[in-house]
Parts: sequence; structure tokens; C-alpha cells
Amino acid sequence: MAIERTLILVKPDGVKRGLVGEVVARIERKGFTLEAMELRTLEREKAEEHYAEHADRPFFGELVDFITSAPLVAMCVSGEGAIAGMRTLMGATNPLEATPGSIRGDFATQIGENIVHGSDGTESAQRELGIFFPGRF
Ligand SMILES: Nc1nc2c(ncn2[C@@H]2O[C@H](COP(=O)(O)OP(=O)(O)OP(=O)(O)O)[C@@H](O)[C@H]2O)c(=O)[nH]1
Ligand SMILES: [Mg+2]
Repeated sequence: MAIERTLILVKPDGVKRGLVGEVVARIERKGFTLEAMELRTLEREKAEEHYAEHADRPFFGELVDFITSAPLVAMCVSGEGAIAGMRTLMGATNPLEATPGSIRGDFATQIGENIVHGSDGTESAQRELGIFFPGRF
């Protein structure tokens, strides 16, 4: 398994609920490396680019409204198998189906407010890191 980089977000719900430390602690405890971390409110344009694959879904407007509504924490996380590894730490998209012990399984009930985002493959990781940390990774 290769060393990978992935974009992780603590979404506005996670920041509001004071879960940044909890998420970072789990990433560090697992053995992944934090390469960059920034608290920011996302511009609408960047949010639409980030979620471009969902542009035709009925919940797209809601998704963009939510992700731009308040500050989020963006991170570049690296490590052996970090892309799939972080998806496992996060748990299933629907928190009611996420395994207890995962971030979503432990802290969320609603699909629209599921605390974290993690890139789902090498191409999306590259693309998304370019949106949040242009020219850096
Ligand atoms: N309101 C609403 N939000 C949804 C629904 N499906 C997905 N989402 C949101 O859209 C985000 C992106 O969806 P996906 O990319 O399919 O799910 P994911 O890869 O597990 O989640 P991300 O890591 O956030 O990309 C999810 O994390 C949810 O917050 C839905 O049916 N309704
Ligand atoms: Mg996704």
C-alpha cells in the first residue's frame, strides 16, 4: 500500500459542536500525519467546485448552503492507505448506518450533517486538495 494524501474536512456542524479536537485526535491516534490544517469559511464558488459531482442531485443547493454556512476545518492527511483508511475512520455516509466506533457512527444521526468529509479516491484527493490548498500538494 502506497503513502497517500487525502482531503479531510470537519464540516460546519462538527466545528459548531466542538468536535475538531475529537476528529484530529482520532486521525493522530490512528497514525496518519497532518500535513496542513486551516479553519475557514468556504466561498460558494469553491463549494460548488468541491461538490461538482453532485451538481444534478436534488440536495445540491442544500449541500452548498450548509458547507458555506459557517467555518470548517480543512486538512491534508497523509499515510499508508490514508484515503480508504480515513473513509473507514469516518464511517458510512448515513450516520445511522455508520459503525459505532467510527466518527459518524459515534457523533451523528443526519446524512446532511455527518461531521466529516474525506476524499473517495486518488483522483478526487488530488482534485480536492487543489481546491483547498492550491499549489501545495
Ligand atoms: N441532505 C442530503 N445530503 C446528502 C444526501 N446524500 C448525501 N448527502 C450529503 O452529501 C455529502 C456528499 O455525498 P457523498 O459524496 O455521496 O458521500 P460521502 O463521500 O460519504 O461524503 P463526503 O465525504 O462528505 O463526500 C454527504 O457527506 C452528505 O453530507 C441526501 O440524500 N440528502
Ligand atoms: Mg464524497
